[in-house]
Amino acid sequence: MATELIYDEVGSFELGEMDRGERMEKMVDIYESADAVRVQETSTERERRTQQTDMNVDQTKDRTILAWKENLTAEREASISIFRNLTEERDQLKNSNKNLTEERDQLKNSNKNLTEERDQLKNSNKNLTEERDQLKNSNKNLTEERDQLKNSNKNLSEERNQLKNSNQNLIGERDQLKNSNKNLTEERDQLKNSNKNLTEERDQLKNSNKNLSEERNQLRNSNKNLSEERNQLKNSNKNLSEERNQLKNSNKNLTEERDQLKNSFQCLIGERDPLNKTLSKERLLLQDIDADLVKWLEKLHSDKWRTFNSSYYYFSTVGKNWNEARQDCRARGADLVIINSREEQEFINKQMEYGWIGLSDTEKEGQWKWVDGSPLTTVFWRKGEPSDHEGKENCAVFSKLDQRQNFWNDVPCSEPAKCVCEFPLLFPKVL
Ligand code: 2F8
Repeated sequence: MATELIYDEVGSFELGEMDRGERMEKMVDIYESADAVRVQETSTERERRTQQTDMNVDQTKDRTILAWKENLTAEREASISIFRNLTEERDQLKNSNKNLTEERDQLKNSNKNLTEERDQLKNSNKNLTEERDQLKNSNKNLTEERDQLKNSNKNLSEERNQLKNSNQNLIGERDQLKNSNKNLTEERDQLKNSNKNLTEERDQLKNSNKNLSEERNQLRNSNKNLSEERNQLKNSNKNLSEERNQLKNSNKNLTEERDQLKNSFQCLIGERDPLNKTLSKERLLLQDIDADLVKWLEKLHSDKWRTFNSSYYYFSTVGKNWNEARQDCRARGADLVIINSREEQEFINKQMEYGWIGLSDTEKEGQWKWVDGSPLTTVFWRKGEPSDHEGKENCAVFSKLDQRQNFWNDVPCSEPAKCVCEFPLLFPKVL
């Protein structure tokens, strides 16, 4: 019976409510109690009961062992789970430890810094306290000063208002004075002018007075002389009266002659004006003819003629002697070129390298003339020219070999060369 109770106890207690140690101790107690009960029972009883009990014990044992097994399995899984959790916890703790160590070091540093800062703040606090005390004093002084200034300000405001009034009165007074001043200035300027004029008048009068005195004295003298002269003149007057009568006659004749000349002059003016008109008309007519001629030339020679200023130029392409070249130009209604300016020469140089110009001294050696008979005024002889080399050079060519040494040279008129023809406009257009 006792054994059954014991095993009932074993089966009834809740293993899950105890920890592992407690459960083990409980199990040991149970087995020890069972053994003790077993020793106390009689042998017959023991045998009968042993058989029965053994059966019960075996069943109970099996149940218990099964329960243990289940418990142990659950316990092992719980332990594994705990182990896992503990491992994770340990790792977390390690990390946490590491972080805490770092944090501690940072805190140490921070602590150190804070200590320094605190010391600085203490100092600063001390300084600020001193400063505050000074400021308190200063504030007190300033307050007193402000009160004084308030008073002063009040007094000044009153003074300002008085001054404003006074100022307004002064402005009115000033404006009146300004007007008065303006009027006085104008009056003064007028007086100045009048004074100046009067001074000038006085000076002139002084001079005049002086001159008149001198004149009077001279007149007195003169009067005396004149009296004498008058007597002489009376005589002379008589003679002159005779002469005047003669002149009157002569004058009458001259007046008649002048009137005749005046008439003649009027007639000539009457004749001159219609002639002038005719001349203008003819001039216009000639300008038209000139323009027609130019058109004709342009048409006839199209791209072969070039224009520069008030002339047309033809640049020949065949070499001929001077006379033949000139005839060629004349056949074209032009003549060999006459060069009047450096610009004209430079224009020609742009079109041609070398050629005849309308300049020669054939009539008299050394007396160079242009083809229109005009003498040479502007010259562009090269250095050392004209040379009349071997006494055979009477016609002029231009060349643009070296412009610094100028352009013209005299060569034999029989030499073949190209030439430049010029057709000057008779009435250049007036710009
Ligand atoms: O050296 C100057 C001289 O040179 C030539 O004669 C050798 C010229 N003649 C011709 O170009 C045909 C001269 O005119 C010139 O003076």
